[in-house]
Amino acid sequence: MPAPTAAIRLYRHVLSGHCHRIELMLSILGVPFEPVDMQFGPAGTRTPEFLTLNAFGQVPVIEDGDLTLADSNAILVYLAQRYDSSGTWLPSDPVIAGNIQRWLSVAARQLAEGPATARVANLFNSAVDREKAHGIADRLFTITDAHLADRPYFAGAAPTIADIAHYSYTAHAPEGGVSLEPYPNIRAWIARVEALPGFTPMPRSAVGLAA
Ligand SMILES: N[C@@H](CCC(=O)N[C@@H](CS)C(=O)NCC(=O)O)C(=O)O
Repeated sequence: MPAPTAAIRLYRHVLSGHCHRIELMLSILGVPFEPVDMQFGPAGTRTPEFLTLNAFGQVPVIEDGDLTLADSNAILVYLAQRYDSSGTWLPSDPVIAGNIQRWLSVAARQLAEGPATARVANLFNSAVDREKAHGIADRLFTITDAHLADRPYFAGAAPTIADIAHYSYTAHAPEGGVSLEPYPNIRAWIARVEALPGFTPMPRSAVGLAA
């Protein structure tokens, strides 16, 4: 497997599912990284220094040699193409690649606006429209559960970066008060992802589990 010449630097927040995506991919690929724990806001992600790394002021960001790259899905694409010598996490097959991109787009919109937003509301006591977030989450998980009824992973027979992109906020949806109880296919998929060699968990928060 190709390896970076020095450990990849990962700017992250430990409770961020977007950042956990990257940790999970790095761990599965066996690529070493050095975490840089950030605070949100003026003392962290909005400092002039950090804004030179990501003008949007968000984590995750990686530095790999001369490369600085923000956005979790972009980073997953990069890591798979650079460090996955098996070629299975982002295959070049057009049908599989198209399906992966479809679910990356869902992760960037419905997963972020639904389960992730409901979780942020509970963990950080943010002023968000919880009812709207729960509505998006319920619709997303209904569609996802049906999708996973006849395939083990999002893009078919094998795990890909689409599964990595969906795992963190899906598995941790109960922290936002979104129950996974009605979705047996999603729960079976979570168990499959958690059994993958190199799997590493995201810290769980009790906040919201009883919501
Ligand atoms: N599209 C971005 C979204 C990243 C994102 O929402 N990061 C949040 C943490 S989960 C963040 O840094 N928020 C701080 C802020 O927006 O000020 C990605 O996929 O990486």
